Amino acid sequence: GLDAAARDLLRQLIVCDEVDSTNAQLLTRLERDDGHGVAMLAERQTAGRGRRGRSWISPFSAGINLSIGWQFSGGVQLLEGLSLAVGVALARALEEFGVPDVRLKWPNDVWCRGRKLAGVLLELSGDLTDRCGVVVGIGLNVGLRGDSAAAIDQPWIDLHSVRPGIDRNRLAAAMLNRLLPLLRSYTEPGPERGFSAYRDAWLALDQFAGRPVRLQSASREWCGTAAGVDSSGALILDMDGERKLFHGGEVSLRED
Ligand code: BT5
Repeated sequence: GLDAAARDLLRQLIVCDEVDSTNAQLLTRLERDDGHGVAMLAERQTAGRGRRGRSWISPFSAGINLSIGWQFSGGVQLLEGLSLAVGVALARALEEFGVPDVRLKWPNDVWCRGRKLAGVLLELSGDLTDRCGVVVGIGLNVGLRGDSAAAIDQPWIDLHSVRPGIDRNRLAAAMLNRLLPLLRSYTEPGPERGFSAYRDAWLALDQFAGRPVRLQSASREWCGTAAGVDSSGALILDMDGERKLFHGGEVSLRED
């Protein structure tokens, strides 16, 4: 199911039964200079991870656990807004398979019917000023069973309950078909470079636009109305007319 453009960009596809974390594996490979254009799919992760030490529950054959390693030069600032653009690419891949009601939650979640369907985790290696590596990790629920999902501490959903019968391999290929060209356009010079080309699409999928939300950092919180994202992918919070920008990584968003 891989198209020609993706086949060109994919150097190696590793499929395994069980790993600690596909992101951890590909970060190690990037550090050895052997991870560019490598994708890894795992049936099960024993230490699947989310952001800031959180975990991603990924029991055997319950989902798609996919990571892609990518190396580039020009500095880490080129990746501004990438996790949002990845969300747009995932939403498009899901729509291709007829998945209804796909929305995005800033900065890195795919939601469906008000619950979390997938998460994106970007991890970096390299000196970051010029030579960089990024691992794009995606965890998507296909068919989670209640017992294994009991550890998930927020509302979740899987594809089986909204659109049963989707072939996991075909969906994974559709994700690669979109994500590999996205990584190239982000990191090579060209007119499409950066988040601005994806912003309108992101805004059209925004789960929380115009809704009351709370943003929490380790030490404080802000309440207001979610007002979309700016051209860099920063969240705009409207607090009685006063606008504040939040960048990914520093805060979590909750519905108020
Ligand atoms: C994420 O983090 O949502 C990023 C998840 C990325 C997972 C992929 S799997 C392939 C690759 N290899 C890895 O090791 N990771 C990546 P964050 O925004 O921090 O959300 C984590 C939170 O999501 C947890 O604290 C739970 O509340 C919730 N969660 C955990 N497992 C879930 C699941 N299967 N479905 C829905 N929500 C889940």
